[in-house]
Amino acid sequence: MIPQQNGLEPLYERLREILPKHAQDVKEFREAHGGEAIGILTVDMAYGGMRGIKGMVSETSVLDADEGIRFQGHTLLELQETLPRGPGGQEPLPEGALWLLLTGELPTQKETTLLSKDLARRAELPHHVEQMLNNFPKELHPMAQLSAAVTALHSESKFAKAYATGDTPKSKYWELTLEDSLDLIAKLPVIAAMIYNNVFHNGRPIGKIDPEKDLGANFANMMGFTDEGFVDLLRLYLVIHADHEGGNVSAHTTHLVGSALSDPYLAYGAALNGLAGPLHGLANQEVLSWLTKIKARLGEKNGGNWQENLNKKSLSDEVWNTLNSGQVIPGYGHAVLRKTDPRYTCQREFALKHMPDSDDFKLVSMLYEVVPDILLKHGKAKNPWPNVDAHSGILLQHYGMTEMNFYTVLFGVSRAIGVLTSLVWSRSMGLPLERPKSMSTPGLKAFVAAARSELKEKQQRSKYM
Ligand code: CMX
Repeated sequence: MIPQQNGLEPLYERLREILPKHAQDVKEFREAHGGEAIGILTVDMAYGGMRGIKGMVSETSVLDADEGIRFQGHTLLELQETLPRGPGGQEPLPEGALWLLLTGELPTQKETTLLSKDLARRAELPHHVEQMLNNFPKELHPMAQLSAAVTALHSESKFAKAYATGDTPKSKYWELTLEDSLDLIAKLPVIAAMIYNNVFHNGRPIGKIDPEKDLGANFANMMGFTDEGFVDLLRLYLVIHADHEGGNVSAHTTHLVGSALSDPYLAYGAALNGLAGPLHGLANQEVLSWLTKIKARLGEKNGGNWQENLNKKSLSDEVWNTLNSGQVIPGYGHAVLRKTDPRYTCQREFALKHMPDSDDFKLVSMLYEVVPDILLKHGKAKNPWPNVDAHSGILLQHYGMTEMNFYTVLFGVSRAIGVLTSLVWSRSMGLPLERPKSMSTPGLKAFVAAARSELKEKQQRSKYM
C-alpha cells in the first residue's frame, strides 16, 4: 500500500522512529495536562483576526516576536552556517531545510544529496497539468496558474487513492502524506518554470531536470538562469521563505484544509490562494511595483535620473504620500514580529556581499533608514520594521529576473517545504478536523453581560462569607 521509496529508506526509517514516538509523547502529555489553560481570550481577539490566540499546534517552526523564526529550534543565521551547501555555493540547500523540518535533525551532506536525487526523480508532471499550463492565457496571474496546477495534481495523490480503498489504517496516513508532499515539492519548480517561460518567454521549453543537480540549481536552470550567484540566491530564498510557524495565512490554510483529510495537493492549492493576497505573499510584488513608482517620480523632472534625487527627504515624502493616500507601506509591518525580520537581514547581508554598489540596494537601504520612524509617527502599525518582502525583489532584479508579478510564485515554491512537512507531523499525531467556535456580535454581547453579572453575584456573595 505504501509506495516504494527508491533510495529514501534512511529518511523513512528515521521518521518511523521519530514520529510515532512523538505522537505517543503528545498523547501522554495531553492525558496529564490536557485541561490546563494556555492563555486568555478577549473580545478583541475574536474581532482582530485571532491575533495572539494560542489555538493550534505546529511542530516544524516557532516564531518569536523579537528574534524571528526558528526551524526545529534553529535560527536562520545558524542554518546559513550549518546546513549543507550546493557545489561551489555559499548558501544553504533547501533540501537540507526539508530534511531538518521533517526529522528535527540537521542532515549530513549525504542525506541532503539523497533528497536532491529523490526530488529530481519525482519532478515530472502529468500530461494534463502540462497541457493546462500551456493553455492558460498569459494574462492570468502566475499565482492563479500555480494554484490551479497544484490543485489539478490531485490526480496523482497517493493519499487520496489509498484513503479511497477504505482499508488504510490511520497510522499510515503520515507516510502517504509524505509521499504526496515530496512529489509536490519536486514538481513545484517545474510548474513554476513552465509558468515563467510561458508568460514571459514565449513558451520557451524548460529543458530537462539534471538528477546530479540540487533543487535550486535545477529550478534556476529551467527558468533560463545559469549564473552561480542567482542559483545561490534562489537556494537561500527557498530556505528562508519555507516556514513561519502555523498561524500565517498559507500555513494555517494548509493545516485547516488538510485537517479535513484533503490530500496535500488540495490543501496546498488552497494555501497558495491565500499566499497570493497583497497582505501576505503578494507583498513582494507590491514592494517592487511601489519602488518602481517611487523611482519614476524621483526621476520625473530629471530625465529619468532618479538616483540624483534620492535622499532621505525625497523618500520620506514618498512614504508619507503612500500613507496619506490610505495605502500600506508594502514590506513593512508584521502580525507577530516586532523587530527587523531576520529574513530581511539575511537578504541584506547577501546584497552587501554581492551587489553593494547597486542603486536599487541603496534605495532599499535608505527606506530602511526612513520608514520605521515614519510608521512610528503615523502611529498605526504595531511593528514599523521591514519583513521578508521588503528586500527580495531587488535581489532578483539584480540577476535579471525583472518580472515582478512572478515573485510570489517563488515564495509559493518555497512555502510548500514548511507547510507540507508540518502537515506530515499533524497527520502523524492524528490531529483532528479543525473547527473553532465562532460567535455573532449579539452572542458576544450576551456572553459579556452574563459574565459581568456572574462576577457581580460572586462579589456580593463573598461579602457575606
Ligand atoms: N503601512 C501602513 N500601515 C500599516 C502597516 C504598513 N506597513 N502595517 C500595519 N499597518 C496598519 C494596519 O493597516 C492597521 O491599520 P487599521 O487599524 O487602519 O486597519 C494598523 O496598522 C494595525 O495593524 P498591525 O496590528 O500592526 O498589523 P496586522 O497584524 O493587522 O497586519 C500586516 C500585518 C503584515 C498585514 C501589515 O503590517 C501590513 O499590511 N503590511 C504591509 C503588507 C506586507 O508587507 N505584508 C507582508 C507580510 C509578510 C508576509 O506575510 O509575507
